[in-house]
Amino acid sequence: MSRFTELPKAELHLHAEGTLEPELAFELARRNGVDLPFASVEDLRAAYDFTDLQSFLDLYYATTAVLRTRRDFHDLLWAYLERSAAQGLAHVEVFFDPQAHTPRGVAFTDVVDGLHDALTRAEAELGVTGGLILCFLRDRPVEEAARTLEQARDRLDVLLGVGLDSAEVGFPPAPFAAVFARAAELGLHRVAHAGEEAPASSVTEALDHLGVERVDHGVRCLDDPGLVARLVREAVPLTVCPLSNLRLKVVDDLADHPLPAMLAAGLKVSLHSDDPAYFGGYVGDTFDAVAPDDTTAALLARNAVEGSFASAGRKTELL
Ligand code: ES4
Ligand code: ZN
Repeated sequence: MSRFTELPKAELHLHAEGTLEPELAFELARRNGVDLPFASVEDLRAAYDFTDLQSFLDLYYATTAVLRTRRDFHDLLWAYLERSAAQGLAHVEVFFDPQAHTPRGVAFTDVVDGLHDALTRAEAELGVTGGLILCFLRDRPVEEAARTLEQARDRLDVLLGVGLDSAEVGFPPAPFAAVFARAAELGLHRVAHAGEEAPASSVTEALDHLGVERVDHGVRCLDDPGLVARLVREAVPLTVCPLSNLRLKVVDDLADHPLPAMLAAGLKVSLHSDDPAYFGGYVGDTFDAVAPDDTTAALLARNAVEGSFASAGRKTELL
């Protein structure tokens, strides 16, 4: 039981594919006749021993092969929503990676519609609100991102925005400027992973070239005092995921995590689970692991609600 169940929490950094628990992965593999390169749930879980972001992404993309149908995407996200609602989840903005699925022959609409089915059900049955954020894979060609955005044209009504994720080092934001400009024209919000493994300059580039309204991770901004001053001045929300940073060795120990320094600097930080099935904690577990006291927990939760793309009315309800 989380200490912070009663605190209404908004998840702003949550990858749908990162909620795939090993038990569900095996169930879907059986249902879809897909072979997983692991003998058992225990074998798969034992592979969750990552050395960096890429070692995690290799496994994350391999297990997504079990996701094939609209029903699969519903079942995936619904399991996350039920489990997180029990920890006080009130609102969630869900990242998803169409390019992890469409090259395998999965229809873009099945991915979006399955995830949206789960969100619709969550609002009715759990009182949890939310939306979808389509992420482009930055280690894939820009033209593929542009095509993916065009595929989204007849689902704009269920998309909150676009994001940028996957391998960060060697894949800077700037080449995606035109795709993000197009997303803005289409009325979509813009966010990007930046400053997770790559230096602070990645955050600056995402702000300057992509016009992002929020930065995902951003922990390395602390290396650049000028950038920190800008992020504070512009009140840019930073969606921080300490359990992810620990498991991907961005930090060696939770005690070394920059969250306290980020709060002390006056940054608008909030706390999220990233890929909870892989990193050992859902949103309430994350608060339990790093929130030092009730006052700080309340501030982190408030920052998440304020930094969300929820309607003004919903924000008022949650604050
Ligand atoms: C991710 Cl932790 C993280 N970083 C970048 N891309 C991702 N996709 C899923 N999890
Ligand atoms: Zn992430």
